[in-house]
Amino acid sequence: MIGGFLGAGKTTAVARLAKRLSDRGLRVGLITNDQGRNLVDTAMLRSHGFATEEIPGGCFCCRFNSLLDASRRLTETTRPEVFIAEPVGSCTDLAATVTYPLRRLYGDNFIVAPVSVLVDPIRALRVFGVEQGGSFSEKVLYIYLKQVEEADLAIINKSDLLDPQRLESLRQAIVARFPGKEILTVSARDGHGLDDWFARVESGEQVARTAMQVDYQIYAEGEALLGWLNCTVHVSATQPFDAEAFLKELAGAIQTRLESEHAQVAHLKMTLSPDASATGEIAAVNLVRNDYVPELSYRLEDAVTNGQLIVNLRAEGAPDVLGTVVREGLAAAAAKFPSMRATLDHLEHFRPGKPTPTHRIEQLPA
Ligand SMILES: Nc1nc2c(ncn2[C@@H]2O[C@H](COP(=O)(O)OP(=O)(O)O)[C@@H](O)[C@H]2O)c(=O)[nH]1
Ligand SMILES: [Mg+2]
Repeated sequence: MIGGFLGAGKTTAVARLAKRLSDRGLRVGLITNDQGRNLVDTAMLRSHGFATEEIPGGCFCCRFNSLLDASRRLTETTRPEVFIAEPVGSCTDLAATVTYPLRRLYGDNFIVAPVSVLVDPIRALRVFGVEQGGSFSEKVLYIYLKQVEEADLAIINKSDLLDPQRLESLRQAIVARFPGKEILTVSARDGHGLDDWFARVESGEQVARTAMQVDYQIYAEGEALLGWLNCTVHVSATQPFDAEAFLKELAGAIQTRLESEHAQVAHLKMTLSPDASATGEIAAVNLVRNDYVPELSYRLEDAVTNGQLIVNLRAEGAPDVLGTVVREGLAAAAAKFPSMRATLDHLEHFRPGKPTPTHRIEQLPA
């Protein structure tokens, strides 16, 4: 399982690990998870050709049986030797609610590897109090810190963004808070540190400790501060348009509006899949902080005339505000492309419900 807060780089890392394993001839099954459906992550991982199952409508801990169902479906289709699961980025307490129950109930079927928890270093420098900058409110930060606390391996990702000095001060801040924590520094993007990390993940079984204590009241309140929005939009134009230019325009339009609503973005991700693509190629754009530039993570070679746009937005803000922000942003961005029509097919926005795990096991028998 590769966890971590929204936008930390989980999906990017899952794709890297999956590729590495399949290059070695292993069959890999991927499981994505979210509070909503129509996930950018699933679209992205499938575009790489990996067998991917999506568990929508709640986190692994609250939908434990769906996790097993997903693994069974993958087993029927591709018989994976390795499953890689990406939990929802606002989820914590994974040992007690997912890996320990999996080991207690299905220990004959699975060996559970150490759980990695990724952090975005710029976000983490703020959360751990090393640097100033826009961040979330206290109860959201409670979840963030609980995620790092329970990590078997805490992974500082995106090392390409920081100089060694800032990385070292982050490492020290994490150790000061969680003494003895095993920390690795990697870049899922440029590959730095991945060999060591993946070797650690593959090296053995998660060590069974006493699971951490979690205050489910604060956890629930923290989750409820996060607004989620997923939507699908059909985009068409009489003249071919540049998918990247459109996605960047849209991300910028949403970003400006979030900023003026004082809604801290956790992760905005969008993909555009051309209707006529034979190869399944997509364009994707991401934004992981208010004060950042929207980034393209996948590109399309050719101009597009029509396609499906998926928008997944998670931010600390009221869901209806996010809805307005996205609708207005979409209208503003489409207006910049003269012949474009953007038709909203489906939009859902909500706050995640109270986490109520299917199982909670604090300790495995020795
Ligand atoms: N600079 C940099 N960006 C990264 C790295 N890993 C992921 N990202 C970017 O971070 C954003 C969020 O990544 P994603 O994998 O979707 O995060 P998730 O929400 O944790 O699954 C995307 O724009 C990625 O391209 C990295 O190692 N370096
Ligand atoms: Mg993801």
